[in-house]
Amino acid sequence: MTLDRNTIKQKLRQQRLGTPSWGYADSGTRFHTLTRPYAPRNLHEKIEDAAQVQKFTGVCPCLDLHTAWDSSTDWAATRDFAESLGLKIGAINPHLFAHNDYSFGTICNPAERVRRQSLDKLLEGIEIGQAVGSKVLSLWFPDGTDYPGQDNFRKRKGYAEAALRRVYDAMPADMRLVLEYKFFEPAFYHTDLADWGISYILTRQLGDRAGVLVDLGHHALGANVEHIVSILISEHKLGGFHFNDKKYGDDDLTVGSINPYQLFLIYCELVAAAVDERYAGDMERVAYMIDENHNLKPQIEGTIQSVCALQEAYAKALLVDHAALAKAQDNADLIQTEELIKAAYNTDVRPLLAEVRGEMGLAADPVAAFRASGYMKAITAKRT
Ligand code: PSV
Ligand code: MN
Repeated sequence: MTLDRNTIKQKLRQQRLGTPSWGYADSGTRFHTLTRPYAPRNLHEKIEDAAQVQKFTGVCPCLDLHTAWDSSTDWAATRDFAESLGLKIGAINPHLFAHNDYSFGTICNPAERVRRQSLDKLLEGIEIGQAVGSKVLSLWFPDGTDYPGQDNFRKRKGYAEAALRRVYDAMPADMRLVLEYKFFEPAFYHTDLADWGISYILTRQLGDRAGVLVDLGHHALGANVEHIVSILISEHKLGGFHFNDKKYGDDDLTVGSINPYQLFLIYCELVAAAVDERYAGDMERVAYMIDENHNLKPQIEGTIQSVCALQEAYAKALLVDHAALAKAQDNADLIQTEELIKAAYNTDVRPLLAEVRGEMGLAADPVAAFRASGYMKAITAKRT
């Protein structure tokens, strides 16, 4: 039996996705950064752009900040400005890259001075979070080595453990920490937090308010990300997502543009866990965030497109007949299991989403509505 239509629509109305401040800014490859005349020139303008995404989608009330690229002399005023446009600040991503000091690592650096400096930056991230009302500290470390024998793996793990303990203990009781992993880049021989297992070990040591953040671009080609998500759920350690898509590496392409089936299968795990009383409470705390760079697409439209892809994946996963699937799985009826999954995946959910949007007072097609709004023309004239 599938969920009834009203329940599905209610869940779709309640979906929440954080958008990244850096996703609105100019970005590029290591060969060139493309500049656009309408790119936001400061954090205020990024907030204005994010408010447009919320205006046309209704499910993106939070903007995630990155202290590498977002600065403010008055964080409380930044918070007030965001709130005046109907936004809240979501996760804080502390700045721990783009500096010579971090060449050999941040919290895992062999130099005590750099480790201390990195810790200070993390503690500053907590302070900024408190000033803007953020409840999520989102951590990724560019730590690793380029050559065999360059440094001692276990020693570096000990450094990471010590720093994360200090950070966790400094967080206010209502703040959570989510820890990202990535098997390459900027280091190419090893990274200290290479995979979900390492992030799991570290967050388990910390406590209940620490979880693993799954960035879809941070796995080797062919990795079964939905399986990783499922295992983290079963261990009560799924902290959040950085949604994007990839063909090769950490490509940061539009969500669902390359592998929409994988995205749907991830959402199937999330939907199944949300109705399982063992995990339902955990699932309410998962931070759903987008982490993309729109190198070639106009950023706001690219972000709205990503949000729509996430809505479609969620809607399709909500259509799966999970009871029938469980029965077919128990009977090892793999024709039927696949048919059930595919029946949901092949459903065109755009009419359903149009209905949900109508009920939320929104246009059926958010990209088209944004295009018709004249916002791009206005900011191009203002920001050029
Ligand atoms: C690293 O590749 C990463 O995924 C982290 O989340 C960073 O904070 C973000 O990208 C910067 O784009
Ligand atoms: Mn990320």
